[in-house]
Amino acid sequence: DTWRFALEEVEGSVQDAYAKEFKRRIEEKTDGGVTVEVYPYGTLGTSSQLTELMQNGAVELAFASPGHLADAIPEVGIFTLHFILSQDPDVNREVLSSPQTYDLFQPLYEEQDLQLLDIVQEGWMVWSADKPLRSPEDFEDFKIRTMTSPILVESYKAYGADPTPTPYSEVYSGLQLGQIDGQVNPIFAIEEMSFYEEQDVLTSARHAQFISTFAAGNDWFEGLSDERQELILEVRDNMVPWIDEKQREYNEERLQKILDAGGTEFVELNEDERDVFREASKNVRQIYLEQAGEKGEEILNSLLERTQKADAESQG
Ligand code: 6CS
Repeated sequence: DTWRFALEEVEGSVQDAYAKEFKRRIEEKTDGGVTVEVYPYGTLGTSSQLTELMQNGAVELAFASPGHLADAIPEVGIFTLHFILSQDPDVNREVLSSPQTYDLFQPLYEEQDLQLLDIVQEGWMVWSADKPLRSPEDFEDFKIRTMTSPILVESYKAYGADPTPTPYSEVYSGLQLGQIDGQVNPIFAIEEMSFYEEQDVLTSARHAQFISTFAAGNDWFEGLSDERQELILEVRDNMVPWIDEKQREYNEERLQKILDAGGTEFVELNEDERDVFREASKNVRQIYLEQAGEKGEEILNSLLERTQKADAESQG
């Protein structure tokens, strides 16, 4: 059998690392019975197009980031809200990979002919610009490129910015041609997509992790033998700590690479500065609830409650 696995990111990315390791483990465990073919970003289409390919069975597996997928599943837009998850990536990993989280989202994926396999944090979202973005005033009329979901746009409107939703592939040229003033992505992506070359300052507010989801076409997944389904879930379970380690390593290394190249400064906001953004982001929760309805409310409450509990436990 051949399983096609489509990525929203280029070679050398966190998703690429995930896919290659997944491929290695599956091929080893099936003794060559399965071949996984990995398609990095650029070969098959935009994120939204990859989701369609998975829905109609043209690819079996793909990453689908909430920043784009919330067009189809508004409830996943929760992961694009700011100041929802923990400051502690260990807590986030625990909450995101828990059975309660899958139970909340799985029916929504199935309604869209998808099977949710994994929820992955890929690193802190960082703002890139030609100036530091220390307060909402700095966002006034600032043209920021965002992923395509409507809820994301609201997060930046709340800071006074002028958001421009576009596919990933158009960000570099947008920066180069001055159509946008800045963009937001985890550091590994800012490095490998060369966005830093066009920007002077990276500002880290730790307002959100970049979250992606690993999914399969539901008809395809349901059609697999029990043994194959269990194999996928077992490999997935073991990938959770592996990919988290990897993403931290990638983000640290690539920040160093950007700084070594010169010409880009890295600014980390302090707690007071972060508080101003946290306050400004609160109203967007209401817009999420309007878009995602009752199920969205259940998801928001569940994630907030479990995150707070896990935070309290980890702080002992
Ligand atoms: O900004 C984006 O559109 C993309 N960023 C990353 C890090 N992964 C996939 C997503 O499509």
